Amino acid sequence: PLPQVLDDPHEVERSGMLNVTKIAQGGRKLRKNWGPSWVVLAGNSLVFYREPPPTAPCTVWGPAGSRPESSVDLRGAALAHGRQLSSRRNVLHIRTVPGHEFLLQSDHEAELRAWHRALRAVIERLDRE
Ligand code: I3S
Repeated sequence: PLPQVLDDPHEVERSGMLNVTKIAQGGRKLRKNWGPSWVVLAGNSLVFYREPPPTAPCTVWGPAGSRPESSVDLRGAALAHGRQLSSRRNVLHIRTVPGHEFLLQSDHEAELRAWHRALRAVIERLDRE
């Protein structure tokens, strides 16, 4: 079989460990359940993996051979600071069109800022498509 590299043309815009909780599913509020996740931003998707890839962060789609825990379509998504939604620092809030909402958090301010920029760029690109 072809390596996974060739199966998917989407370049990874950013990947890394973040603390994540889903706070709504289809517009229904959920109880927070913060946990670490390996997050990959690629194409029109934000993909969550339970663990980072076994090798160094790669420039291709996700860790080969591992299944994402979940994935969301960022088309039309809203991105905002999550300040009012958490007592944690450096929090981003994403709401997708179907009403799934996530908080992303890092203890490193620069890291969360970089995620904010990368997510904003992807969402703006999708808005123009
Ligand atoms: O928005 P909330 O309800 O204050 O969020 C906190 C709670 O979900 C809490 O869990 P329980 O109330 O289920 O025990 C979590 O442990 C906290 O982490 C949540 O707040 P932060 O500020 O960490 O997002």
